[in-house]
Amino acid sequence: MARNHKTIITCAVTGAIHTPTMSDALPYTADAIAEQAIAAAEAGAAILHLHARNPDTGAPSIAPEDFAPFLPRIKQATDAVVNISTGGSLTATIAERIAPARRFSPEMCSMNMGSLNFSFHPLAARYDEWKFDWERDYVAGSEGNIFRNTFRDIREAAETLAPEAIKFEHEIYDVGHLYNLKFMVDQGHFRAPIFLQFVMGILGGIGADVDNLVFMKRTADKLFGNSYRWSVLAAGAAQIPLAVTAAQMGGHVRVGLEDSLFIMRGELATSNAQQVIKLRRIIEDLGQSVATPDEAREILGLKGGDKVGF
Ligand code: KMH
Ligand code: ZN
Repeated sequence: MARNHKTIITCAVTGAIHTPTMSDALPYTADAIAEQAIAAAEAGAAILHLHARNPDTGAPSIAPEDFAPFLPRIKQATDAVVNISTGGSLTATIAERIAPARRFSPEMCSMNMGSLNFSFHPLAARYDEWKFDWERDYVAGSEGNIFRNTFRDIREAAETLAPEAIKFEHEIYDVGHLYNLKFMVDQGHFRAPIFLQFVMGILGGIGADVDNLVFMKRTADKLFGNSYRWSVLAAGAAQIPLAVTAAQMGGHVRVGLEDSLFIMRGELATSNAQQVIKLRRIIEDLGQSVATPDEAREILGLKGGDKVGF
């Protein structure tokens, strides 16, 4: 690893997996999403990966109107890179999923690189009572959901979003997804440096351990040479430990309540910023430094915060 390696921290603030019953800290109103995103940026997150939610029920939303109230507030209050999810629904069409990125033209958006039975149904058994009616069926129902990201979906998303010059956070849930991405890169859909987000520990995808991370990284080296940058998100208890390993290996890292509700085993996090602060402290204690938003823009080749559509 280069001695001057700067680690980019992404914070994924709310996501579409966890539900309000699972943690009081999970933000779902526009105010709460904005406040937690801003605090995460102040704590050291250079990139904010954002989903929207229905402000009354907390249900995941991909409606552009639910992004509209918090995006300008975040832009005004921070210099952080805004990354809008295109994976916020396991059942919507790709055209619906990319609508917020089309409308707001952020510097970054997610791009899921393969289809999988993205499941979190085991969480349903942990709660007897739910705050909102939709939650139990939503969580339990993921057992039967295929999160669809076919080659055609990916091509359509890439072609539709091409005029926006958005840099993609390519979600890689398993080794085969690297080969899907290689195919799409060879077809000319994505420009270097490509940014890989190794997603580890989702039921339906690869497990969260160091062996698997090394294998994914070695495969990416083979396929993409030095034309890629990479980051790790690990779901649940592996979140911070695997992020620290990734930073030590020269990668970038993602935390946030989208990926884990905990600050340590058995203890719920009080906010997104708490996770960012913890990870940043460990990274700095180990002698590395974290990237500012402008350093992240440089590392990833982003278009700039003045070229977004919100
Ligand atoms: N929730 C993560 C495991 C997306 O937003 O496009 C994957 C994710 C997908 O962040
Ligand atoms: Zn996401």
